Amino acid sequence: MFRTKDRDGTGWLKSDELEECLNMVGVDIIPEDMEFLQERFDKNGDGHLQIEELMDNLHVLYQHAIHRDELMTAFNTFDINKDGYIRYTELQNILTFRGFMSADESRKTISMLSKYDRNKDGKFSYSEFVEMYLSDEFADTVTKRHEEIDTK
Ligand SMILES: [Ca+2]
Ligand SMILES: [Ca+2]
Ligand SMILES: [Ca+2]
Repeated sequence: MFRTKDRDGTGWLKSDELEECLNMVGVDIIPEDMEFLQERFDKNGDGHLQIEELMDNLHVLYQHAIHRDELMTAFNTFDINKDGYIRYTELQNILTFRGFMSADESRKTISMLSKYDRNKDGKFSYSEFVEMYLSDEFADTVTKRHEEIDTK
């Protein structure tokens, strides 16, 4: 579907081509997020966004368009060392912060959430994070509990 937008046939999408693709599927991404997302989705690391890379992340783009502020805030909070990935140790630090969870509990939670680490490299990419963050498991174990503490 996006092939037609790669007008010069480079196999990857220039900014304006990408914008047209997003318009076509009705995803509204604010300009300052484009670079962040392009970097996150550049799986083969060539500095460009291939059509395949865009297709793989369409569901993430939809979620990002809807929950942008919440997702970006959470991702930046969780990514303690700012390397663009959430490592298990970072997740554990967040979960045990100020006694939110015991070490034992956080280990159990992480082992449950580790299924969202799709490529099993021990860290969550932004795409993996979005899926994890919006999952029922995460809502049940973390979000709800967080709200309970907040309202106390
Ligand atoms: Ca690429
Ligand atoms: Ca990190
Ligand atoms: Ca991963």
